Amino acid sequence: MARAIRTTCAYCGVGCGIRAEVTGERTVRIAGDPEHPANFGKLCSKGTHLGETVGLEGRLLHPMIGKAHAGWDEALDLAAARMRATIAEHGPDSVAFYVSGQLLTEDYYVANKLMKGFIGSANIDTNSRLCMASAVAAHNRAFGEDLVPCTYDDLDEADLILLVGSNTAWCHPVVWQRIEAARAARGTKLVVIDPRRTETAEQADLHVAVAPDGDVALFNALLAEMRDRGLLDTAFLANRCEVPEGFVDGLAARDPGVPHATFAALADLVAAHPRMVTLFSQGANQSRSGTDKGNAIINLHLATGRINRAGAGPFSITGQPNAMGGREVGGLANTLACHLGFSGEERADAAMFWNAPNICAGPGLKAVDLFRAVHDGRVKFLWVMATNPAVSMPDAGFVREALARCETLVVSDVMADTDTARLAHIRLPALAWGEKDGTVTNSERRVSRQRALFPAPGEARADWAILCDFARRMGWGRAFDFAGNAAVFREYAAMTALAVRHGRKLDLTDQASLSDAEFDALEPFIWGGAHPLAKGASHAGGKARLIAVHPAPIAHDPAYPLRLNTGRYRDQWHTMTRTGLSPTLSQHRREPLLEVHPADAAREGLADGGLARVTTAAGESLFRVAISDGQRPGDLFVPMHWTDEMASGGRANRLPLQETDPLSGQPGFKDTPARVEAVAPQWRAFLVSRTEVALPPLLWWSRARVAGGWLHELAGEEALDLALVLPEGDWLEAVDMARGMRRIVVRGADGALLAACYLTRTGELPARDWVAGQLASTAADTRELLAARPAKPQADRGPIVCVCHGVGANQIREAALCGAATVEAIGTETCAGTNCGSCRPAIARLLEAALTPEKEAAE
Ligand SMILES: Nc1nc2c(c(=O)[nH]1)N[C@H]1C(S)=C(S)[C@@H](COP(=O)(O)OP(=O)(O)OC[C@H]3O[C@@H](n4cnc5c(=O)[nH]c(N)nc54)[C@H](O)[C@@H]3O)O[C@H]1N2
Ligand SMILES: Nc1nc2c(c(=O)[nH]1)N[C@H]1C(S)=C(S)[C@@H](COP(=O)(O)OP(=O)(O)OC[C@H]3O[C@@H](n4cnc5c(=O)[nH]c(N)nc54)[C@H](O)[C@@H]3O)O[C@H]1N2
Ligand code: SF4
Ligand SMILES: [Mo]
Repeated sequence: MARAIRTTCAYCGVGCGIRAEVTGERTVRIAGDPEHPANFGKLCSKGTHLGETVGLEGRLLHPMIGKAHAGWDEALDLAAARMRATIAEHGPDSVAFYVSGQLLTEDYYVANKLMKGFIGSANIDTNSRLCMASAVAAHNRAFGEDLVPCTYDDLDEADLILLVGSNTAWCHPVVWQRIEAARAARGTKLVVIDPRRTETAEQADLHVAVAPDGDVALFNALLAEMRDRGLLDTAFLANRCEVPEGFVDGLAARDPGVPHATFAALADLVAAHPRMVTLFSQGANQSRSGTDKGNAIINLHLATGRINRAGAGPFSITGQPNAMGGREVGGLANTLACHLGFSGEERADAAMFWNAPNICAGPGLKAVDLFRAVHDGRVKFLWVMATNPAVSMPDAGFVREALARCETLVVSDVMADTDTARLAHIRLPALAWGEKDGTVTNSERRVSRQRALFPAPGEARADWAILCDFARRMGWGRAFDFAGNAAVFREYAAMTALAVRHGRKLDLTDQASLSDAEFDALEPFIWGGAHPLAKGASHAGGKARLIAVHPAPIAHDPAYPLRLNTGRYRDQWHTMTRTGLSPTLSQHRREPLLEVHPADAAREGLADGGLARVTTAAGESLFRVAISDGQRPGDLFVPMHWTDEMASGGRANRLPLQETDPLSGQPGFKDTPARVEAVAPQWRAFLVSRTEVALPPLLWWSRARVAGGWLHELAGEEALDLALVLPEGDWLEAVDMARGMRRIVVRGADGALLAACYLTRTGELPARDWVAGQLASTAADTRELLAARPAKPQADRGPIVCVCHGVGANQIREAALCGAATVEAIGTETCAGTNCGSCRPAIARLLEAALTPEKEAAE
C-alpha cells in the first residue's frame, strides 16, 4: 500500500505543498496538497513531473577525492586538513563557502554559523546574490529590514497587479494561476512591464515593453503623475514615512521612457486602483540598478499608502525554494545571522549565542568579488554547496578559470558530473529532494516542511550533517553536536530572539521549543503575519523611508550595438541537472534559442532555425535562431539553462559581464551589450539513440531527453564519420539524392531500434517527434523509420503544447476551428491545460491566432 507523505516542491519559491505517494523503491506519485495554503492542491508542469527526476541516474553516491572513491572519514579529514593549513598560512579570509537557496534552512544555518562564528570569516555568499540581493538591499533601505510586506492572499484581493520583470506564467506558475483566478473572480487588472512580450505579457490587460533597465525612469514618472493627480497619501507620508528633503516637489514630470499612450493607460490604471500589488522579480533585481528599481517600486507604494493592507504592497517574489530561508539565517556575506548586522552589539550577541570563538569582524565577499578573489588567489579554499557557478555565474569563463586555479575546491552536490563538480578536488554526495528533510521558507515568508520520501541512496548524507562532521574535525564538535535536523531548527528559531531584541520582525521564538515530533508534524506557518510592517518599519523611529533614485545612464558601444537579455524556460530549471532528465519536460524547448526581432534578423542575415553566434566583451556562444516579434528591436534573448553537458553551444553565461549593482552586488544578467552574426554549417543532422553517443568536436550539438533515449541535434563544417558515432548493430542506410539526405537506421541483434540518424547538406530535416517516439515503441518498422514517418499517415499533433496530456498545437488549432472558443472549451475537447495549467497562456495564444486568421497569416 502506498503511503502519502506531505512535503514541499523542490523547485521555485512559490513553495507548493505536495502529497507524495511512494509507489516503489525509487518511484513516487505526485499530487498537489489541497491543504497547503501556498497552492491549495495545484502544481505546475515542473512540480507535476518531479517523479521523473527521482531516479539515481547521474547521482553522486560516494565521496570522491579526484576520480577515486573515498570513505567519508578520508574525504572530510582531507578537507579539514586543507582548511586548517590554509587558515594557518593565510588567515580565515582565505577560505570561503558558496552556497545556495536550494539548501534547507537547517543546512544554511549550520553553514553560516560555521563560517561566521567559528572559521571567523564572513566569506559565505550564496547564489541568492544572483537572484534576490537587490530586493534585499531595497528592503533594507526602505524598511530597515529584509521584509516582504505581502502574502499571496494579497494577490487574491488586489484590483490591479503590476508584474515588473517577471515571467510569472513560466517561472511562478501557481502564483500565476492565482492571478488568473483573481482576474476571473473580481476582474483584477493585470499590467506586465517587461521588454519582451512573454506568454505572461500576452495575457495582460496592458503590456508595457519598457526599454532594458528603463524601470526607474518609468516608476519615477508614475510617482510624479500620481502627485500631479493628487493621489499621494499625505497622511501616510507624514506619519509613517521619512521623506528625503524636497523629494515630492523634486519629482519633475520626467520622461517615462515608453510611448505616451502606453504611459497614459498605465497611469490611468494605477490611479483608478488603490488596491495594487507590484510583483517584481529578475527583470528588476538582475540589473546594475536593481536596488534602485526595487526602491522606485517601493517609493510608489509608500507615497500612495498602498502597503500594509489587504490587496496592496510591493511584493518581491523569490526564485528558489529556500531563497527566503537563506536570507533569514543570514547566508549572504553582508548579513551576520537572523537579520542581524555587524554592529558591535549585534556581533557580540551573536558571538555569545553561538559561544563562538572567532566571530567574523565585518561583511565578507559577495559572489562576483568572491570568484575574483578565487581567481587572483586571495581565496584558496572554496566549498561550493548546491549550486553550479561554472554555469550560472556571469562571465562563467572567468569563473571556470578561477575554480580550476583554486588550491582546494570542495563541491557538495547530488549529481556526480556537473560543470562545477568536474573541477573539484573533493566531491561530497548530498541528499537530494525526496531524501532530505527539513524546512524551507517561500516568497510569502511561509515556512513549510520538506520531508524525506526515500532512504538515503549510497553514502549520500544531509548537507547539515556533513558540515557538522566537518566542524567536529576542525575542533568545534560541541557547537555542532546536533542530535538531528529538529535540533538545528530549534537553535535557529531560538536565535531569532536576538533579531527581536534588536528591533527586527524576524521572530520564530514560538517554534524554539518544538519537540522532535512536533517538528516532524509542523504545519506550514507564516512568520511576521500578513503585513509585518503594519505596526511600523524596522528603522529606528519605526518609519519607512522613501529613497531618491535616478535612472542610470546607458553606455553605448558601437562594437556591441544590441542588448542581450537572459532568463528562463517554462519547463527547465536552471542548469538542467534534474529537469534535463525528464523526457516530458524536455519537450517544451529542446534547444537553446536566440530570440531576435525580425528587423534585426533581416539586417544580420539570420534565418529562423539557423545558427547564430552572439558575442559580448566577455565571450561568445552559439544558439539556434528563433525570429520573434515579441522582442523589441535591438534586444536579444537567450535562456540561461544550457551547459556543456547538454550542448556544445548555448551557454548563456559566457556572455554577461561581471558588472554588478553597486549596493547589492547583484550582477546585471539582463542587459549586456552584444552583437550577433549568422553561422552557416555545411551540414545539419539529428540523431535519436537509445544511449548517449560520443560526439567528436562539432560546430554544434545539443541533446535532449526523450522517452527511451536521447535526441541529438548536430551541425558541422567538416564531414562527420557516422560509423564512429552511431552504436554498433545492423546498419541500414538510404540516400535520398533528390533531397541531399542520408538516412540511417541501426538495430540491435534482437531487432530493437538502437539509433536513427538523418543528415542533410541543403534540405529540410524530417519532423523529430515521430522518429523519437519509436525508441519507446516495439513496432518500429525499418521502411517507416528510413522515411521518418509512418506508412499510414497519422494526424500530426504539431509541437507539443500541453506536456501533461501530450497535446500538440495542431490539435488545439483544430479544436478551436471546430468551435472551442475558450481555454476551458479547448480543455474539454482535448484535455490540454487541464492538469498543471502551465500551458494555458500558450493555448490562449493559439486560440487567438486560430480565431483571427489574419494574425496567423502575418506570423
Ligand atoms: N521554469 C522555471 N521557473 C523558475 C526557475 C527556472 O529556472 N525555471 N527559476 C526560479 C528562480 S531561481 C528565479 S530567480 C525565478 C525567476 O523568475 P523571473 O524573474 O520571472 O524569470 P526570468 O526569465 O529570469 O526574468 C523575468 C523577465 O524579466 C524581463 N526583463 C529583462 N530585463 C528587464 C528590464 O530591464 N526591466 C523589466 N521590467 N523586465 C526585464 C525578461 O525579459 C524576463 O521575461 O524563477 C524561478 N522559477
Ligand atoms: N544568464 C543568467 N544567469 C543566471 C540567471 C539568469 O536569469 N540569467 N539567474 C540566476 C539565478 S536567479 C539563480 S537562482 C542561479 C541558479 O543557478 P545554480 O544554483 O547554479 O543552478 P542549479 O542548476 O539550480 O544548481 C543547483 C545545483 O545543486 C545541486 N543540488 C540540488 N539539490 C541539492 C542539495 O540538496 N544539496 C546539494 N549539495 N546539492 C544540491 C544540483 O544538482 C545542481 O548542481 O542562476 C543565476 N544565473
Ligand atoms: S509553482 Fe511549480 S515549480 Fe513552483 S513550487 Fe509550485 S509546483 Fe513547484
Ligand atoms: Mo533565482
